[in-house]
Amino acid sequence: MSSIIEDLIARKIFNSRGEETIEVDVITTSGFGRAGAPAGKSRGKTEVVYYPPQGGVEAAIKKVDDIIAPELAGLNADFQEEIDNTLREIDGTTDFKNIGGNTAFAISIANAEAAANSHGLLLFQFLGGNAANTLPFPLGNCISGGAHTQGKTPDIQEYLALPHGAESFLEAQTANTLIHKKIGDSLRRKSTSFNGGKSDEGAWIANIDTESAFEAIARATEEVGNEMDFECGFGIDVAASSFWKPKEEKYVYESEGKKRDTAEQLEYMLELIDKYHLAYVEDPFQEEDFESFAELTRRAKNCIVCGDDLFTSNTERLNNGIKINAGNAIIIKVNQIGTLTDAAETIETAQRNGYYAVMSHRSGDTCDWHIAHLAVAYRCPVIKTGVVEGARIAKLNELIRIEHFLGDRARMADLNIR
Ligand code: 2PG
Ligand code: MG
Repeated sequence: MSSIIEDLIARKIFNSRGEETIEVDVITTSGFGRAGAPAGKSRGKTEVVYYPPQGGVEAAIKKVDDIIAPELAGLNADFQEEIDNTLREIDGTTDFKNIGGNTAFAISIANAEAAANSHGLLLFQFLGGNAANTLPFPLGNCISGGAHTQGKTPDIQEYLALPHGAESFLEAQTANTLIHKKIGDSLRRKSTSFNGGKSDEGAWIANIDTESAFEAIARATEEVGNEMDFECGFGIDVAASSFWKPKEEKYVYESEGKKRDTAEQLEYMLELIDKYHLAYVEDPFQEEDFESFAELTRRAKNCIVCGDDLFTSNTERLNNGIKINAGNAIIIKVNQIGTLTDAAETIETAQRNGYYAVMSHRSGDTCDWHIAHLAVAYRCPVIKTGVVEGARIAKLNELIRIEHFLGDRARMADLNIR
């Protein structure tokens, strides 16, 4: 078994939104790995640059062919850090604007997959070792709003089911599909204009107000929880940066027709957490407001307060948060930071400091299933994807396969809604 890299092949493919993206194959002497890069719509300002500003995906492919493949050939794919450091050196910038963060992402993940494959292992086994046997809870998007939709939809970007009482991943995903379906049925009954439309992430899009969206998911999670006899909670991704107007210093809730300053936003979030017993709140404030995150974390009870745009999977930004206890969880999107080594470091920092790491898809994704393996390998207690739609199901079904593969050894992660 040898993991010496022989070649890299890069090509243009499309993500679930039909946008061009990069896919890379890494070929070793006795293995093969392939990864395609996703793309966000509501991106954090401090994410890496996806592609070279001049030339986009095509320029990125040319860089792989002309510069990166010759440089990586002959190296050992087992040494992920060396591969990722080489990518950083070739790029020479802090935000990957030279080769593109998505180029680095696709190479980094394909390399890990090729190394695992060279040893006859599945990716989660290779990265997580024998002890990796815990499955994450699926945090599934059921209703879309905000920057992921158009028209008079809720200002909050995502309403997410979290079946945290499930005893297996299959049971948890079953609950999410039932919750998703029940919400669709109730929207159909309630709104004559509802036509069954879904967002990029497979969540329902409806012309309803914030309150109705909360009520729909609250009722569906409660009913499914009763039917399945375990606790089903839910939460939201506010994605507050997308409606924060810095000049006015206000959060502008366009559909609702309301504006809230920072203090009002804090009170509003506390009110929602209390009223709906929210188990999870992501990005309740704009991405530079670490202090309000800290204040909410201190005052919210039994709620995961998660930073996405706030941290952008970046260790340095996370450390800034840790200093003042801003949040108690972090979203991990490997393509926000570029390489697996960087993401693993951020996860390690999070866990050492008592933060939950939430492995996440992007709204524009491919049928690449690697995040399923990363969630198990790095012991993330939650994976955030949709509930339905091809690119989401690819990841969820892979987790079902991993659970099946682990058999009696499989466990659900520890997740205390605190
Ligand atoms: C988010 C994500 C995924 P995007 O804000 O958490 O749901 O959206 O990929 O568009 O950044
Ligand atoms: Mg988010």
